Parts: sequence; structure tokens; C-alpha cells
Amino acid sequence: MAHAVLACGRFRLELGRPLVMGVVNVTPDSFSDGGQYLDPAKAIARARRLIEEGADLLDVGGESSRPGAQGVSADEELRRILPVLRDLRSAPVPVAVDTVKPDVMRAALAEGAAMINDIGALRAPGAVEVVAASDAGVCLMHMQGEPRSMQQSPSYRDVAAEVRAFLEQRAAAAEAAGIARERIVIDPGFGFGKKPAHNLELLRRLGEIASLGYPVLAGLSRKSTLGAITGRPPLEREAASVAAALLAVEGGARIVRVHDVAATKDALAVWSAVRAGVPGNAT
Ligand code: HH2
Repeated sequence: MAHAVLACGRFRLELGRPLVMGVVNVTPDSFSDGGQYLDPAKAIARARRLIEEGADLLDVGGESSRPGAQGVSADEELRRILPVLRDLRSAPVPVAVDTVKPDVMRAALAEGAAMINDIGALRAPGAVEVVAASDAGVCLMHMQGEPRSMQQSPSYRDVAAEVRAFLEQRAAAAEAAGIARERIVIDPGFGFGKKPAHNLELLRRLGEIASLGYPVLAGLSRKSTLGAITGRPPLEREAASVAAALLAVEGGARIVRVHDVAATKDALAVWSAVRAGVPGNAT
């Protein structure tokens, strides 16, 4: 079977092996690394470091979506991310921008962003049109509620079935608006309006999401479910995050969104080698 491909801007990413998306949070308040990379020079250095560590793509965000986050204006978001995007314009890997705002999407695409990563799955008025008018890839993520209140009382009758139905509907809306299928990635949105039990069930049943036929992106890195399991604070969750990334890939994810790129790459190299049956020659 031919390997799936993700078309995003000037890139075509082969999805025959799991890909690693490195997180660059240009924010003062992200849950695990808030404030560390708010200075553009520090964010750029971080991005370059993640590329050196083997990131297959980057995700640059200027607004935290942690539970309880208040949100920032489009102007402030752009002030944070544009210097980083400008510097990465000719980066060897695609740069995604993590935003829910059509104005931010438009400006980011004009600065060379190759992908829009939208935790709101292009539900903001005008968002689908902005992406459709570009050649960028898009990640459509499931979230119940909104960051300010999403962890207050998440509830589902069947979390995997509901997330699957939502993603199927949002992907159909994107395709209907003219976004080609090979530009679309779907994401169950671990931690977005979900209790630990919901996240674990989604991870166990990730194959049901993958069965929609779009590449699945999974973001479990450093998240609080891993803290609930290990009792560790965010910056001590690297091993747990690597384990979760491996489980996601085993469950059918094609892209994992992580803070700790080098460790995740090593773990996935082992996974790929076992899969390929040829040590040292994993593809
Ligand atoms: N998780 C976060 C942010 N964006 N995008 C996708 N597609 N999937 C995710 O799971 C996801 C995401 C939250 O992580 P982080 O960026 O580290 O934190 P914050 O939102 O506090 O900046």
C-alpha cells in the first residue's frame, strides 16, 4: 500500500513512519514551559534546537490553551509569533501555527506558515475560508467546551464515538470548503474537556479515530493525565510523555506533538526498527 502523504505548503510529508512535531510556545503562561520562550530570540533558538533534535515539523503558538487560560488578542498573538515565523521562513521543516483566530491564520500564512493547527477545528467564522484559500495543511482538533471552562465538568456517553463523529463532521466541512483531503490531519484533543479516564479511553481506542482515514495527530506530552498517573510535575514528565507517544503511535497516530523531541525520536526509532524487522535500517 502506498504511504499516506500530508501536503502542507511547499512540503509533502511522507507518513510511512511516525513524525514528531516539536512544540514552541511563545507564551508567558503555557502549562509546562510558560515564559521560557516568550522572548523571540529564545523561541527561535528553541525552534532551531528542536529541528537539530530531529523534529519533522514545528508547532508555534502564541496563546496558551491550558485549562483556565483567558485568551489573548489577535494583535498580541501576532506580536509574539511573527518574529519567530519570519526567522523560520526557510526552515527545512514545515512550521505549523497553533491558533483559533482567522486573522492570526491569515497573517501567519502570509509569513510562510505551512500548516494551521486549530484546537477549535476551524469553527471560528471565516476560519475554513482562510485555510481553503491557502495551500497549507490543517490539524482539526476535538475540544469539549473552551479552554476557560473545559475542565470543569467534561462529560460523554461514549468519548471515542463522540470525538470520532465530531472529527468526521469537521473534516467533511473542511473538504466541502475546498481543503483537499491530503491537507487534513485530525486530533482527538487529549486534555481538552476530558478527564484522565476519558484521555486513557481515547488512547486505548485511538484506532477508531484513525479508521476515519485521515492521519491522526496525538498530543499527550507533559499533560496532566500523565501527572495524575505518575505524581510528577510537568517538567518531570518526559519518560511518561515518551511512553504515551509510543502508545499513540502503536494505536495508529502518524504524528505526535511533543516538547521533548530527542527522547521521542529515539523511542520511535526503536519502535520503527522493531516494526521494520531490520535493526539500524528503520524507515
Ligand atoms: N495541546 C496543546 C496545545 N495545542 N494542538 C493539538 N493539535 N493537539 C494538542 O494536543 C494540543 C495542541 C497544549 O499543550 P501546550 O502547547 O504545551 O500548552 P499550552 O496550551 O498551555 O500552551
